[in-house]
Amino acid sequence: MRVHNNSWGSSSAAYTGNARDLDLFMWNHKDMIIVVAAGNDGKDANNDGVVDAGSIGEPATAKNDFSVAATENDRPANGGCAAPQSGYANCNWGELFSTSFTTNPIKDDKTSDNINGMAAFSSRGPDLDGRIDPNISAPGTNIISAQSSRTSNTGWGAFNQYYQFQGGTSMAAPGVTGLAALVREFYITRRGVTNPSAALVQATMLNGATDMAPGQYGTGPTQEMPARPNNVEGWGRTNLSYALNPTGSTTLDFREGSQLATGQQLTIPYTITGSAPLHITLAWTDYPGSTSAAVQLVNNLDLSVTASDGTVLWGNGVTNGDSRNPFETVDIASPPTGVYTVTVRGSNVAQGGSQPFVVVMHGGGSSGPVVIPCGSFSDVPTDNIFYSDIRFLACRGVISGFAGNTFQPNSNTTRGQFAKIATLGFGISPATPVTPTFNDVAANNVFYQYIEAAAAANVIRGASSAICDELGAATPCFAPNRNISRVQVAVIVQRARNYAVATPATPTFSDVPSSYFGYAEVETLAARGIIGGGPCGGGLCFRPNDSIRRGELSKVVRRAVESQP
Ligand SMILES: [Ca+2]
Ligand SMILES: [Ca+2]
Ligand SMILES: [Ca+2]
Ligand SMILES: [Ca+2]
Repeated sequence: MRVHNNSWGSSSAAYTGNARDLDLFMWNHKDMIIVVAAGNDGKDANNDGVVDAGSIGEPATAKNDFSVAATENDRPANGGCAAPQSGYANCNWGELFSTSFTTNPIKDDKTSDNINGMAAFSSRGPDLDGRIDPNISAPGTNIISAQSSRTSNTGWGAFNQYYQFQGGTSMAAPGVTGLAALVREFYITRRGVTNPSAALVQATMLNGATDMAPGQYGTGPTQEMPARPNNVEGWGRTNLSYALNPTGSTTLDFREGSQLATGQQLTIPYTITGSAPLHITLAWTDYPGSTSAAVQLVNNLDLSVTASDGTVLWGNGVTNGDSRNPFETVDIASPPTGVYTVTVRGSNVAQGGSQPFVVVMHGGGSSGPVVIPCGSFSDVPTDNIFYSDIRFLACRGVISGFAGNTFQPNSNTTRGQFAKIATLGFGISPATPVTPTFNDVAANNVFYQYIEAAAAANVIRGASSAICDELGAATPCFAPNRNISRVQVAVIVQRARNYAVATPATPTFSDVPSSYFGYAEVETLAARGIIGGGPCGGGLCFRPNDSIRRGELSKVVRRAVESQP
């Protein structure tokens, strides 16, 4: 069991130590759902017929918790207020809370006659930082609850010797807790998810919740709530029947297991073939905030959905991205058929390196595989100085990185890797001879076709006989796993691009004199700004025999690709 109910709290919309502790625990245990009652502090103190904002209680003010508001039950009753065995079902809000609700339409409204209306007392958001709370709603009036044999207190009224009527978000919260357990079970038993994350369960319940807007008092000046998500109902009243049991051509689809660093994004194509509403929900468990911060969200991901006609819809309706909430939804009531693009962007991932998240998609269609756009490597954030060079080459298919979507920009470049990059980057024709040219590069070597192509084009040559001896390989050998040196890169780039040779009167680099191997090549590339050096002893050095890291190599290759012979 990974679901924890908390029907308690105190009247503060602040991000308290309790709220932070809750977020810290969930950050460290991302499979644990902590459900918290929103509170029962709703009042219409200014007597305008609308329950006032800002009564949410802590620790429901946490970010990662699932905070629960109370809706009305549907329990028609006869007789007067508090008639026997009716609880308070036939009471009006003004009778039950005579000082809180003195104005209609709330005052004379029954407490349990509309499942699309709120319990008037249910605490309203937002949190102090503008975050949406509560998250979700469930019935919280005239709930049949266990009667302790140790007390004569009968709550909202006796039902029989075993049960009493009760009310409050303390009743609504455990309802959501039980449903969260069912959603966990659904993913484990029906969808093969070994250990569903809290974010997956939350996203599913938010996605499939029913928007109660406008609420039970119609539209106009006393409208109970705007369209979801809002600070009255959250994302709506929980509805597992709709969330988990799509009917007809409607499907429930989800993606989890991906994470994003700052600047990265991924897309999921979604093809609509039916007429059902489309609901897309993004959720993640955020790093705990600071109790002294003005805004609590730490890692900000953004959801957008691009329709087939190019229209872009943003999560929670916030153009260019909601920067407050770790839950975002796009709802399209009547989506035209076509391919939609669901985009999740790592707008600011300040903690944890990269942020895991979940996307739940519910609609009349199906989604395709996650597409990680070219140049998005988890270890190359946008502020890496070689980011644009790496992206440039990745988007042209010249580089592809390693398993786990990494590029290892600080690793040195091997000769085999560079043979591939040069071949693809400079458009060298493929070659796959039956008999390998080099004794240490067999046909099953991952770089075989590239090394052969570059050798056939006379762009690369074998390693020295001394190195072949060292490696125990007969000449000719290529030493594909050895690091390539900076001067070797310069020579190979010049052979591939064949720029007009340019040598200055005085050598540019003090460590590459005119007699040096690769002098003309180094000077030619330096004159075009493809390579450069660094200061040394009052002059400039090229460090020709140093290795070159994959990030810097990307910059050299990009410049050579862009510099026409
Ligand atoms: Ca009011
Ligand atoms: Ca909360
Ligand atoms: Ca009512
Ligand atoms: Ca966001």
